[in-house]
Amino acid sequence: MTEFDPQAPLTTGGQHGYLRIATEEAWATQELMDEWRRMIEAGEGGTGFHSLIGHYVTSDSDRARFVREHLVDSGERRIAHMDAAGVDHAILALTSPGTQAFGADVGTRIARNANDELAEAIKKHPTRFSGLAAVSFEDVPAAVAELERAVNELGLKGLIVNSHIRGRYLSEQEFWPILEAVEALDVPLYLHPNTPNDSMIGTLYEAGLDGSVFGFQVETSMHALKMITSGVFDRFPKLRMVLGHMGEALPFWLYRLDYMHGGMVKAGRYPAIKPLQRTISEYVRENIWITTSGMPAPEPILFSRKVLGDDRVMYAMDYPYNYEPDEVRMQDALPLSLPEKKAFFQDIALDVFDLDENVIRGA
Ligand code: 1DF
Ligand code: MN
Repeated sequence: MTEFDPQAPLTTGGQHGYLRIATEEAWATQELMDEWRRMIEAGEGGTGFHSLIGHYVTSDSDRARFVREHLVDSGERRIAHMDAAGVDHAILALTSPGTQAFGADVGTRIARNANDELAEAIKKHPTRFSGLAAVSFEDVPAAVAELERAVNELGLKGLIVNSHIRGRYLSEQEFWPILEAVEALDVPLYLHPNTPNDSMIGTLYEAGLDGSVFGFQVETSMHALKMITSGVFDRFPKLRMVLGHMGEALPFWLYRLDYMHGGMVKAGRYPAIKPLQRTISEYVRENIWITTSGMPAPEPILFSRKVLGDDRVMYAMDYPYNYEPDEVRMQDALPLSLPEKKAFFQDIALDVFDLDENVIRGA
């Protein structure tokens, strides 16, 4: 592993010639946490929801307490942690599963209130925070309207989807008006993990592997592939999608995906696997950007830059789930030139999320 100096001071303001913009930073409203707690106590929601959210709302472990206390902070305590880790700017999004454990009515209300609250926090601290919009995917016309309001009136910078929608996926055409709106607004869709859906979680759950340790990646890379193979990016060729956690391992898989998908299409093995306009690796390279949330080790970062391109891989911390200043030092120590590191920490995020550098610098 690349050497880094654990004593290296971390400061904001461009100490090494770049701002650090963290692109996958988790946040929650008290209203969301309260509704989750009510559901956990009432036994409502699926296995993955109880495994993940049951833990974070009820556990007395240090980690769970740290997470639930800091998720709801969009002010001084979060900013103090950003300062201590040298993070200049954080793109906040409703933590997983967001409103995606709820039906349309509750989800629409909580998403709307969350977007208003996030916009307020950004207005108070425009140099430190930007944010992604939340919607309830369970009411498609309302989701389109709320996304348009959140982007055009509140200034939010994209849309968060915390993977499956109570077992359904954005590959299903019913949801495509939302993707059409994302493309038309020219903002990115951040496809963030959740625990696997109830029809696939069992074997992972038995092994304690359903959460962020591995199950998130199984669920989320599959969601991205379902979107690609269902033709989402043929229908919406300009749609920009962001994946965290080193692209949920997809960069490693490109050759095999192309080879086996191409072979299956030719053989007519599944009616649902239809010919696409491009190869799978082309969609990954042309429609997807990835972040390093929770994946600070240099080898996969360098590998992903090589296979996707220098302009596709950007920094994320994943606060408060990963609050490790050493992970920032590890990424400062990547064997890259200054312009390359500036792209990684700053410029790609400015571009993909359409952030204004002058606002962030308070200039
Ligand atoms: C965890 C990790 C939970 C991430 C998250 O949302 C989350 C975790 C509830 O470690 O339990 O977003 N993450 O993105 O890695
Ligand atoms: Mn995350």
